[in-house]
Amino acid sequence: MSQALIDQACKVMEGNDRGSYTVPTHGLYPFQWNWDSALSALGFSHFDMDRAWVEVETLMAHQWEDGMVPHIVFHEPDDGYFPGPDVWQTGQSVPTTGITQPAVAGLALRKLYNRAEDKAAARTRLVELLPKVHVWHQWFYRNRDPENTGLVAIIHPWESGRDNSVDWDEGLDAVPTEGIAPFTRRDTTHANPDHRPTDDQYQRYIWLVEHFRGLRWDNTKLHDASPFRLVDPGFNAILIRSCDDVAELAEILGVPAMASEAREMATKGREALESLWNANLGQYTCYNRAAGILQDTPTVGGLLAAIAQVPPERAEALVRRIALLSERCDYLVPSHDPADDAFDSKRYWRGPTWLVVNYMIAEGLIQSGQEAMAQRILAGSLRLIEKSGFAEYYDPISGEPCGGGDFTWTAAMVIEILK
Ligand code: 9WN
Repeated sequence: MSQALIDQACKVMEGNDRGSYTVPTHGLYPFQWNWDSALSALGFSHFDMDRAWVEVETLMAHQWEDGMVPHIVFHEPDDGYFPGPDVWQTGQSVPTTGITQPAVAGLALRKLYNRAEDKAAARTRLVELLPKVHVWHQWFYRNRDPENTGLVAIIHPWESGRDNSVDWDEGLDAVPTEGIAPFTRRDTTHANPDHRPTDDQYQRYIWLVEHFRGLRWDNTKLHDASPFRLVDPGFNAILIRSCDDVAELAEILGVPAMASEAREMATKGREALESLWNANLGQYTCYNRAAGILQDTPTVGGLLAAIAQVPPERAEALVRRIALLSERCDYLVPSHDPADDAFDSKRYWRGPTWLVVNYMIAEGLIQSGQEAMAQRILAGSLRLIEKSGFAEYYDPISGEPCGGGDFTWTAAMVIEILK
């Protein structure tokens, strides 16, 4: 059974392979996405190590001069996606968006290196890649944490990778919709509109893009100029974990300065994460930096914090919280608590379960010694695949497939779990 699933997963990945990068899925997402690529590299590493490195190399080749790694690289023109390069207008030679995404690449590099049989070859690739990833991490703290709190803010919901999460509802209330150029969405022609963000949310997404474009994508200005500034525990935890991984790799490469800078960022971030602990809910929650409010939104962003090797009592509490969620749905881990009024079992990041998130939570729990819950989450992920194939995401109650089909990172996670 497992070998059959692995074979199917490899086929999905190969079908979305464009040579030097993969698209998340045909039609809906025809370009290279940042965190999709880093997670897909993990899948490739089990059957084509060279291809795994190439995935990350292609992504990092489009790093901006200031250090940012963009959330989408528009390698080939394609009218099937909105907003395309004509809307972003970032002026990059190969067009990209002007925002970023969760910093998974550092974590991916460490796994690739650890798995590589030919360590000398892996080292050669790492020597090129590691400084780029480190510079990206420094970019984050410099530009998205101007007051040096240890936590970075996202300035657009798309940066979180959890686009229409309830976490962003209040923050988006502060974003106007007046004055934006009329546009036609493309996503709803590929996927069921009831599973996607609303038109009102899209208007706010586009307002932010036009606002940043008006500031010429100058990252020294965007944070303070954005009415939307949200501190996401999951996003920060991924960054912290990747800083840990860069530190380890830098030591292996014999670059002590990079190792200590990376460790310093991780330590400061991990300490600051504690300010996002929400005792009412028994999990971490988002802080709305623009409004100065620690939110009460019970989303998976706060559980994803497990990936940053949080203190043992926090990891235990997160396990308790996930156990509670398991009484409310059959397929862990729902992106929103089913007991909350805002839960919507099929609408994207407002309820559905995503394999990449499950994988990262489990990865963190294993590191924290919480093996039983981690294995439960991973086993549940495979039940979803057996029931509903390689979908973009799943209804956590019925297990139905939602969004796009034949999804690259879902397939990559299956290989990663089974190998
Ligand atoms: C916007 C590609 C991406 C993922 C995100 C997911 C979705 C894009 C969209 O698809 O976002 O970036 O247009 O909906 O939310 O996490 O990286 O798979």
